[in-house]
Amino acid sequence: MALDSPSTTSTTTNPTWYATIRNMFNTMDVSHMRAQGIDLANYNDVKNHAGDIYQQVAAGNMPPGAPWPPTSVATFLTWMNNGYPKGQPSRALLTTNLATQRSRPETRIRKDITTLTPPELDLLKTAFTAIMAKSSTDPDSYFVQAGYHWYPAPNTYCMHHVPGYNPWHRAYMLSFENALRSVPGCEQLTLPYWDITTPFPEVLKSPPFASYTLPEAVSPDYPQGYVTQRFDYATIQQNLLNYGVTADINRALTKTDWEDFNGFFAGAAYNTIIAAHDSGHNSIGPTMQDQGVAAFDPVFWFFHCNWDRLFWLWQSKVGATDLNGLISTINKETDPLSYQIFTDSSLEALNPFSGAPLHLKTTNIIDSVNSLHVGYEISPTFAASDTLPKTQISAFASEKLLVDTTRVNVSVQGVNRLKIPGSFSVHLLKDGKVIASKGFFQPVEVEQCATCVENAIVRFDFELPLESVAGGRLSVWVEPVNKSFVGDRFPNKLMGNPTIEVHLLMSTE
Ligand SMILES: [Cu+2]
Repeated sequence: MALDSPSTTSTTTNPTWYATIRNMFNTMDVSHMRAQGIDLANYNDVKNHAGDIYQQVAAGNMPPGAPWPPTSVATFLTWMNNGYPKGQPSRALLTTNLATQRSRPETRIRKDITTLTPPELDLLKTAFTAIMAKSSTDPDSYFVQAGYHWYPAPNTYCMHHVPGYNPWHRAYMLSFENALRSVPGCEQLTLPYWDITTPFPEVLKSPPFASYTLPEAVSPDYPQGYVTQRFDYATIQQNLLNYGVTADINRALTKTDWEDFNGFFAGAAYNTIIAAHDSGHNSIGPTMQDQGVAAFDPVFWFFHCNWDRLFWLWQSKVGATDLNGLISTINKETDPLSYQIFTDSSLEALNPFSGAPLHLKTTNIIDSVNSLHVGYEISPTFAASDTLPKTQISAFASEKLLVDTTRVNVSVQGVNRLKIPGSFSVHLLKDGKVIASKGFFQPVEVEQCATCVENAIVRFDFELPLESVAGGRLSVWVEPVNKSFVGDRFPNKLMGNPTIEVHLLMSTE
């Protein structure tokens, strides 16, 4: 966060949390006060204790030994008087953070798979072929690595739709990349990504990336010899379009708060990263749709490397590349769990990657470049993309609101996903015609998954132009991936009788 320091010689006229206030406390102040129960890196805490903080800094008592200059004290008071606006991070942050990763020679820079040179591609094929041939008991084998996602044994590693989702998958990608690096001659290899907003890469349509054959059974439905399955590539492209995956990714990258970037948990709309990820899984094929075996399809690794890239890109953009920076984006009051997984040491584990040899936990995967030495080649066009005012359907009455009459959020709420065995899609229809769709990715044995049971009731959000929903009858169709139970239409009554809500959108800044 120190990258974005406010001026100390002049008062800032319109100070905001993201551009100004969060940078006024240094790491020492933050850790000192965190131990006393006030988190100066967190918006809610600073807002709630602003009066006390002001009195301490104005009296010169804080920070100890290095009191704020009067201009900073005045800036803080202005922020209070203006109603504690959150604002936007400085646009320079992304450029600075990306320059930092390039300046570190030890950084493993992961590239777009379509830009690999022929020798790089050959090395990648060598490594994949070699780990696929390893014995299924070897920790570096493809079989063991892919098995961490769910099958062969039902395990407790389902990290989906929860705050630990991005941290866990970052650790998972590192574990897999290290397995590839265990192959002699591949020690310098980096796992490339598939930018899912671009067509399915040609190279992934042929061996060793086209499919994987199970060397042994992982469940009764997936016996030895099962070959991973995908839809035909034209269908995949059409599905990604129908699910609005690119739109959800772009929306996620305009968000400043952690919950809005992820979407889904703590009441956040389901139309950003987690929605795009789930829809992506459902778009690709029968193997990728089933959480039990998704990681056995080789595309999984390039697909997930991309979600990690987007996580890092967002972090770089909003100044969340270190612990305090990330905490500055979390809504501690409405989303205490996200705050806890980064601040309560008993909740920091990312099993099975917390043990030897990786020793990864939520707090040491945040700074990908400095603590994992992993960075991404990022196209310069992203550097120009802006953050946008937060759009929402409700706000505190103390805030100033702007109503956007051109767009609405259609929300399907109260779907009890435990009743639906496996992944499913939610389609929004107008006069019987599908106008928007979202995917939801989950295991077939959803009732046996503790994480899923804790988050049983789910919602879906469709942010659409008002004219696309006006003047017609809206309805919802829930389509399970697995049609063998109730056919292609899941009855509303069997999944908690969900409701539809339509809201105009508003922004507070
Ligand atoms: Cu996934």
